[in-house]
Amino acid sequence: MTKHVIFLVILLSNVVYAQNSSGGGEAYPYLKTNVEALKKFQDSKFGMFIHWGPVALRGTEISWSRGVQVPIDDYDNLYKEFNPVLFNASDWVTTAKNAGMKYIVLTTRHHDGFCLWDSKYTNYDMASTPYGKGIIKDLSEECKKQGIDLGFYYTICDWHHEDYPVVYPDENYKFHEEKEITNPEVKQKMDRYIVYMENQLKELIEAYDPSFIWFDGEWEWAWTHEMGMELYAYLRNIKEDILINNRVDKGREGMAGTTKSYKYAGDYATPEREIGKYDVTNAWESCITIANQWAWKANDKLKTRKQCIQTLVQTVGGGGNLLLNVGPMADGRIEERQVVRLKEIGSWLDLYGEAIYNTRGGPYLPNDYLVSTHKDNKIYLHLLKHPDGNINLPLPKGFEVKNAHFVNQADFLNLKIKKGYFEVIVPEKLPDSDVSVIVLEMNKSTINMKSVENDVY
Ligand code: H79
Repeated sequence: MTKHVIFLVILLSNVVYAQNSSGGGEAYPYLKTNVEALKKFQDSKFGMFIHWGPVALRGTEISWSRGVQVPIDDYDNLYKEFNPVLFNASDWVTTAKNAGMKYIVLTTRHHDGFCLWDSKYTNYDMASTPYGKGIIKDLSEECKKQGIDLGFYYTICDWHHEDYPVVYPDENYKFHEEKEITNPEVKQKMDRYIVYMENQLKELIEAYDPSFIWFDGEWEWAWTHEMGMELYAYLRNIKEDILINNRVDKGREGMAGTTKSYKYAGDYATPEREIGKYDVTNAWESCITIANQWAWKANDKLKTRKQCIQTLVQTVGGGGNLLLNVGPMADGRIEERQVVRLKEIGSWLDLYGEAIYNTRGGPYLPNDYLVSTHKDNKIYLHLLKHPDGNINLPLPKGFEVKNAHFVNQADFLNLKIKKGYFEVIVPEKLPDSDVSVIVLEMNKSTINMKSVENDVY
């Protein structure tokens, strides 16, 4: 093969691959996302985000309150009082499991720099608290025991570290900026800081074998596109099938979280505090809080059961995963109100999980009334509210509907087939007050079904 042909082959295989993610980005086009790991991730649909640290003693927001609501000196010494004697890994994992969650992502280190494990590379960690030991070992062992995947949130910024050059809070603090480091001293510090990050990440991966690394903080000016691609490659080299979110690099588009182009590294996109846009070709995960704050706050307003379940359904119907955040208290327990709410979501999933797990979003684009998922030879219509009449939808090209019924109900619903459309007669009262799910049995597998605009009702 000539050089040109080889180049073309690489280019084409990349185009086919590019359906799902950008992997290593332009510096490492051959470093593709691990396909089995991504499939498992997309099949699991629902995970628990955990934001935790000594700041729970104050009940203010993690990291962002440092130097704002809580003076820096005070904030940075909270760890000396942090003694979560009621932390119990089995309780956390059981709470996630009872919610129907399949994985957990824990803030091993947030922007405040505090480390939840016993790190060789810093003393600003759990081992230096009165508690006296890290909590990640227990958590990872418990997750393995209960069949839950574990991922590590690890932010790129560390406002506490002497070598990290960005200052927060600061009047010049800006989101999504990239500046060349011209000062050689600052450059040297940043190089050292990157080695610190690499060491810690290697330490975490080798000791606790996470399934994902969830970066954050990539918007700060000191972090560059090149650094992002290098860090991605470094981690894949330690653990080939690890998944890394798109915040490792500079390709994220604001809070919508989509990846700007395949030149940027990352395995999945990360909308924050919002349900991602309908996208069934690129992998994505919305992170959304169960209350308002990421970290624990007394009497923080909880989302209702219906809001939580509808958020899950809308996310999955749009093609994504939901990473629902809880903030445990300073004593180590997850607040009872949150445990109850999570259990309510789990009870809904006990009934309707077949319409969530292992499905893919669509084929119908989400609207006010409905989102859809599909798997095998079935389409699931998730009703967010009563459609005020019947459901009229276009038939996906080449497909026929054989019958329709509510999930867990044997009786068929009345179904009328028209030219290119079908109508499901919806009873006046829906069976579930949160989300009712209709299953449509199709004439063949829906695996390669294309998305359908559902303009007709
Ligand atoms: O870890 C969580 C957040 O701390 C972090 N990403 C998620 C997963 C995050 N990074 N950036 N942002 C959140 C957006 C920042 C918003 C802010 Fe603010 C507005 C920072 C300061 C003003 C929100 C409101 C936080 C403090 C006040």
